[in-house]
Amino acid sequence: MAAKVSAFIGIGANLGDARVQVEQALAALARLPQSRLTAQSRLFRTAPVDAGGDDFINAVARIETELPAPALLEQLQALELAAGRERPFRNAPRTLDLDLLLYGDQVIDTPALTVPHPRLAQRAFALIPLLQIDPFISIPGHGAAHQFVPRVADQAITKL
Ligand code: PH2
Ligand code: MG
Ligand code: MG
Repeated sequence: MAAKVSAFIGIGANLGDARVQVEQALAALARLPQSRLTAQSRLFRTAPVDAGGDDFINAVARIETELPAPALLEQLQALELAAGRERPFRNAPRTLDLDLLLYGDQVIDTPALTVPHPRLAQRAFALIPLLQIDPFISIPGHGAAHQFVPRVADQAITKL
């Protein structure tokens, strides 16, 4: 049996019924192979950061998984596609975005995947729901995640 890893996944949507899509994504994450959904944050309404379109609905999920990171990434991309994700331009409004934020304490830097997510510490829409699940979580290479909260204090985020 492969080792179990605790992975955190950022969920975002701002096209279509974003709230329903985020809830359906949480349900889909609970059905991932070789994985178990072990925690989910509340849903948050957030102002777009470096992006246009409507406000986002964001959340973070934690799974325990035996999937290697590249296989997990493939599963996440398949769920995005199934939700009708299109990529007409960078940071275009999206029906569903699933980002691998953390994969255990691993640092991964390949053309296909960068973990920890390179902008995790700068974005309230990922950082705040992550800390709701685990207030003591560390970002490999950066230290305690909570130390970055003051730096994102200007980004609008409200609990649903
Ligand atoms: N995702 C982005 C860019 N900007 N802003 C918010 N509020 N929420 C997101 O999920 C988001 C964003 C790139 O994936
Ligand atoms: Mg994203
Ligand atoms: Mg993405």
